[in-house]
Amino acid sequence: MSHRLTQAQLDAHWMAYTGNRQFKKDPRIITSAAGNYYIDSEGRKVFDGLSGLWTCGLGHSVPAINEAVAQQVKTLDYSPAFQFGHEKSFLLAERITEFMPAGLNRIFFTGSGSESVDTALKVARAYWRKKGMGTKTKFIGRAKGYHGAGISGFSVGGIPANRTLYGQGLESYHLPHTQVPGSEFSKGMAEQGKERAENLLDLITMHDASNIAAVIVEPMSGSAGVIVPPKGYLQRLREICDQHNILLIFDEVITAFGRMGDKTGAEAFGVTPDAIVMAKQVTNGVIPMGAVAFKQEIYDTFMNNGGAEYMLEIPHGYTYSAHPIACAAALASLDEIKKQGLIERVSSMSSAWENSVHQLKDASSMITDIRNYGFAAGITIAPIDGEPAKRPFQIAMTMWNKGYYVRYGADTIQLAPPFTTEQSEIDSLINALGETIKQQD
Ligand code: PXG
Ligand code: PLP
Repeated sequence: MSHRLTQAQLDAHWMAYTGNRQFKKDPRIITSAAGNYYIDSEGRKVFDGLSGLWTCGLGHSVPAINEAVAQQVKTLDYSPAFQFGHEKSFLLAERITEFMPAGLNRIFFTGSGSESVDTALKVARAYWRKKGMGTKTKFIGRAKGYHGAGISGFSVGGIPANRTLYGQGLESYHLPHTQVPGSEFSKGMAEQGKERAENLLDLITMHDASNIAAVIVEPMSGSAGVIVPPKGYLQRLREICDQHNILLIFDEVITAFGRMGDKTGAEAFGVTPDAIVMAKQVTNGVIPMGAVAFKQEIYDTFMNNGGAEYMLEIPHGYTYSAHPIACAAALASLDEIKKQGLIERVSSMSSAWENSVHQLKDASSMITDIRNYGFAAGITIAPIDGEPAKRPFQIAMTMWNKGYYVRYGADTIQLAPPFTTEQSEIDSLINALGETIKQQD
């Protein structure tokens, strides 16, 4: 252990989503990063198998982003987010719309995915109120969904471990997830599971559309272990929402800006929601930033019912909304994605990625499911009785020691390499993971 932290320093930081007691006994300290690799405090090179936390598809220390951030700090380090503006946020808003489906052309900036979810849900309620339908306040999420750590996000989220400690949230109900029996080891979108969209009709019958503001789903669930929508499922949710006057929100914090081999999950799956929540990859993770793209009619509803022109159309926003340094990082990041052709790269390499990850099936009978899309994969590991999260934890720790960072959560291992990953890096990652899972037997 060659880091220089004292036990008191380690103890002072209550780490996010971390087994603090285990970590502080065996700290895994990262000291630098470049390209697709981290360097740890022992000087070891570690492959970034989750692009940070699904954030760094361009890899690390990208010269154009570094330069943009450095210039911005020197020019305008902060400017007030309310009532005054700076040029880059407007340039960025327009640039983001080029990545969004046609019609989602009004961008609200936040500081994270969680704040973006909060924003989308508040706007949904306020939108209906502006339209004289103030009873439409309930939300529908989905089992296994992840929508961030805020009170609104955990309410619509559907990962049990993220909810049980916190008691009552917003009034929200949940669709079932789409991991149906028979869909295991599907490559890309499964044939089975579309029918689970019909459960939305049951929820509408139960609560009445006059009380429901919005349905929020990840087009492809990330945190729960890469759950790809079955063929026709999202189309059916869209139809039902249209028929019942309910907004459809896609949470694309993981799926927007290239991970799917398309600009968004909406584009990949051919369904246009009323709003898209984004974060992470928008700045390549370099500076925190989130945003929500709304269809123009939602924005216009606020503008046309906003009272006197000097009045706020919506009392909502964050100190760090449209932070100038985040805007500079995002403009550079989105430029680089285009310049390097990375969305096309992920798209063209995704079938090789699919073949590689599905080869793992032969590594161990402990692997009970493998799912993939774009440059993402989820691998379900058979649980140890009473300790379903233990094997994935052990696998991830062994992988770390072998020089590969992978994410573990509940009974899954998640992979999401940088868009810049070479086939040889995919091969060595998958080989190491197969060996490691075998050793668990
Ligand atoms: N929505 C989705 C779909 C997400 O994936 C958030 C909202 C919240 O974003 P912020 O920026 O507030 O964290 C996320 C975040 C994982 C993992 O291991 C995923 C996330 C965060 C941390 C870990 O899958 N997603
Ligand atoms: N709490 C207090 C006391 C504040 O003054 C503010 C912002 O001014 C906030 C919370 C919200 O912080 P943020 O805008 O960074 O989300």
